[in-house]
Amino acid sequence: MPLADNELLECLRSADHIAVLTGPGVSAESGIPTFRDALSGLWSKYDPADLATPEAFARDPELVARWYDERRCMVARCRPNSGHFALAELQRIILSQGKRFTLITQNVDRLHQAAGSKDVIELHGTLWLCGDDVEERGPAFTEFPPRCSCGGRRRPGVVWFGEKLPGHALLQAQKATGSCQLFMSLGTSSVVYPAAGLVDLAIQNGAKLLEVNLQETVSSSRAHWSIRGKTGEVLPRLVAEAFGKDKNP
Ligand code: BV8
Repeated sequence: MPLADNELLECLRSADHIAVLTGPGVSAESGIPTFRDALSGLWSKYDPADLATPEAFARDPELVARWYDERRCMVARCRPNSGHFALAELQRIILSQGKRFTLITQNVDRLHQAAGSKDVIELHGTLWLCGDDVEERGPAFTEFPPRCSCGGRRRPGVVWFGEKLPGHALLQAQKATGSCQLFMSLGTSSVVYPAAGLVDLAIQNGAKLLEVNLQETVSSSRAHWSIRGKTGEVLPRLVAEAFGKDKNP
């Protein structure tokens, strides 16, 4: 039983520019809790939107640093899943045909890059940047918060609630969304702005919207295709059905 209808397969094959927005659902099958269930056990009494703020870091830098260090160490043990690899393969196929492919992520785990995706637009930063220091999957912190070389407090390289997104990243994402023919919203509940606003922009621009999610979201009713399922299972099948061995010149 094919997963996708012929119109979707034709759209994947014919689009001159495909833009993709991923959220925590794409990393869930790698063992990384999604954002709204990121707090379990010890952290269950906290709301991520409370901890992921500059106010929380100012109020209790040790607590916030410990939360992020626990996430960094957990993510460092995780590997890309088949959904990440399918997106890297899709990018390779589309680029090999001389077309455009833009991968925009809300995730901070860098598993897309680990799977081979290139030029990933990270709207919310990454766990691996600490202030200006890039530390590729650095070791666990030994002090909380860790100190910068200047002696100041090092903060996670993520965008907290209430903070502006990196201007260049957001502009690149908006430009790509405004010029694509197919916009894929994958594993995100589409409630965190301004990232979620990209779906509105895609539809305003006349792009077709494909959503893949375990459950219905606020974007589902506006999607041309809304596929219920795990991205780690759906994406490899989509790529195979659209560009199976006999279709990829
Ligand atoms: C800003 C880094 C302004 C930190 C994150 C307009 C309207 C309403 C509110 C606002 C608005 N504009 C701004 C706001 C406020 C706020 C916001 O959007 N709040 C929301 C909660 C209402 N936005 C901001 O504060 C942004 N900043 O706008 O600044 C400004 C302007 C000028 C000057 C100063 C300031 C900053 C937002 C960025 C926050 N940082 N992350 C960290 O990680 O610790 S956000 C966080 O949410 C993560 O990055 C995450 O990736 C992202 C999105 O996650 P969701 O998709 O919401 O996550 P969730 O877990 O809900 O969903 C997972 C989905 O996957 C589910 O649908 C599930 O069904 C699905 N799923 C699960 N498993 C699978 C799956 N699907 C498929 N397969 C599976 N296997």
